[in-house]
Amino acid sequence: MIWNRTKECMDREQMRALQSERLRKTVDRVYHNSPFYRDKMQSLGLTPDDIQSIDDIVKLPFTTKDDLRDNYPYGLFAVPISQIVRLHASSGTTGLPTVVGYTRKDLSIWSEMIARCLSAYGTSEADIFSVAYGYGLFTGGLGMHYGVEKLGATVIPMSTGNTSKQIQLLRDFGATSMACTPSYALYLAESIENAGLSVDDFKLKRGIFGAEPWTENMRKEIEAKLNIDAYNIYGLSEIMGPGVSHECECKNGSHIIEDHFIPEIVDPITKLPLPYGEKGELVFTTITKEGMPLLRYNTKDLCYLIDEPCPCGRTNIRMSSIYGRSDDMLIIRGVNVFPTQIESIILEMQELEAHYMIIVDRVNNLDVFEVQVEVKAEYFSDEMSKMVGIKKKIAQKIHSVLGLNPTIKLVEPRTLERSEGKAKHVIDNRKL
Ligand code: DLL
Repeated sequence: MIWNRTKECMDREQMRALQSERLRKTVDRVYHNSPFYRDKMQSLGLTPDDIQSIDDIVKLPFTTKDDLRDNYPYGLFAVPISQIVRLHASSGTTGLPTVVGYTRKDLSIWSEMIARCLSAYGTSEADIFSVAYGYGLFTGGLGMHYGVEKLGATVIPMSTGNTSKQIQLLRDFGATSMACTPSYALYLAESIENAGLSVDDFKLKRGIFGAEPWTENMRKEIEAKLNIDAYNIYGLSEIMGPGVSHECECKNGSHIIEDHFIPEIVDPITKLPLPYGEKGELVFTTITKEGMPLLRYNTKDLCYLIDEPCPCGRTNIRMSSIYGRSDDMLIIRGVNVFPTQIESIILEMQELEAHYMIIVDRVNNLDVFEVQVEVKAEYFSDEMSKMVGIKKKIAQKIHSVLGLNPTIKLVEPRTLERSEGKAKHVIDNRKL
């Protein structure tokens, strides 16, 4: 078991002292090594000396996804590229991905963080653990993988897709734990049933789910269908990847790994800090990261913080589940999707009008989405083959940007509803 009792059950005052010391060091490091942060701090008239304790964090500037985009690809790295040993990336608001870089020490901390999460779920060396998050630029697969190895459990590097193979290997390899998105877990449960198998044929005891929002009802359904305990894991690539917070056996909020990240909740409009218990935007400052330290990164995830003691004994504060986002990012099958990405594909195609609608739903527990788009009058045709050609072109472009396969529905000009205020481009029918 990797369970850092000192850091996880620290007295609150000691934790504040540790965070203050690490915050001071981080601010000093970014001021001297990151032109981006030096400029930002100088424009606010700040020097590292102004940050003495965690109480001074409010003086620091925020960082946003736009800052990462504007400084693509490496502009926020605080070490020379020669010290970066791994890159990951996730979708940004434009075609440009958000790039993150890790030093060897960052990777070692990340693995330990995940090993700590896994211990909190009751996982140990004795477990056989299937990682069914995507391996690749997404942080889910490799991030979890090295955490499982660090813990000493046996990792099955399954990645996503090929559900029938997943089911076979889960059963044949005697997997006791697995990690994937909660919607995939439900899909898997259903596929097991459709294959005429029983969950009794499996040794699964627990599942670690995250990368997209999910509800208590989904937890109940997953637990009942797969006969396992289902736990939440939260994270985002900008801050590290999976493992920024995790549930414990109490399944009542996710403990934030506070010795590495300082959380804040801010009002979505005024951006002023809110007290524990109040809902707002979740903001993180990394306090040990070398490759890409971030000050007050606004995740846009909406939740609240819980500082009441947890019966598990950990004193690290908890975050509630995420109940939405304050920007327009959608998470479809774990992939971050900005409507603007689809919009720019549509605008590139001369056959199409700039009017579209994205309809997201959950069918058989899997996210599906349809893109409805108006075809220009001069291209609209009764000839099936012409319309099919346009559909294919849009689908291929979307697949190459997002790796997802939406249904495309072409409609006649001026048939999609126009709005008088802000254009509405998304209908999300998923019940989250
Ligand atoms: O989704 C990292 C991750 C991988 C977390 C595997 C957990 C498991 P990104 O692709 O950068 O990173 O997306 C981050 O996903 O800001 C949230 O909006 C959402 N998200 C992640 N975990 C949860 C969760 C990974 N447990 C964005 N509940 C975040 C709700 C989540 N939303």
